[in-house]
Amino acid sequence: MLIEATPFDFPCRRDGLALVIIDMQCDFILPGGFGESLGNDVSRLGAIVPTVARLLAGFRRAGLPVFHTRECHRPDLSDLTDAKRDRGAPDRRIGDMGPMGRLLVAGEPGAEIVPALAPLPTERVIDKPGKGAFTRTDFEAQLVNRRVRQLVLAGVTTEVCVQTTMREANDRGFDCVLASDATESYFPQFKAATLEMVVAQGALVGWVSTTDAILSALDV
Ligand code: C5J
Repeated sequence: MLIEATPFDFPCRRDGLALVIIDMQCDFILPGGFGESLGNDVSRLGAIVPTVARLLAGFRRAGLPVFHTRECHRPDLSDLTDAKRDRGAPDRRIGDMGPMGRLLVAGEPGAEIVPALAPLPTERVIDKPGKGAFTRTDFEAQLVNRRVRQLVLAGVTTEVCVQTTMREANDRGFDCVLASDATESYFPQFKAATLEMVVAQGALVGWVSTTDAILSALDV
């Protein structure tokens, strides 16, 4: 099966394919969260929720595995490095209280995935303390256990957690295709640059496709 993609069609094996939705959390998507605390216009990210929901519904219809990630830290912040905490807005650090609870802390409302994309009980949720989903998590083991070899990626933000995860996956031998209309950045120029760089030099990091092309190849 081929998924229409750039820089060339993605040779997809349906039985080894999974969807990975990165960090579609209230903290990044809604006003009052971590993303807005850094001075960002979060409405750009909120706009892709219906498209991500369509991709998610397609994978559910196809009966293919779905993984969700959340960037968040333990309540005692023991998994938060000084380097990470000391960056960002000085008056609103990770772990500080905001309108949706403590910023980027597991169990707080802000760390939850937005309701429109809420995981099903059968879907794995990977909590990650870093930007990449493979760093200090059991994500790779989860993928191997389910015999996943190819990933469709969606979520936010394109140039930070999505790209980092895609590069980590690529280095571990997973084929990755990024759904261009199901990912977003606070900075349009960073999204455009990321899409361009991942497909450069014959898919050095992976492929870029669209939600329609992926769903049409899956025939769902
Ligand atoms: C950021 C993310 N941008 N999920 N996190 O800090 O991309």
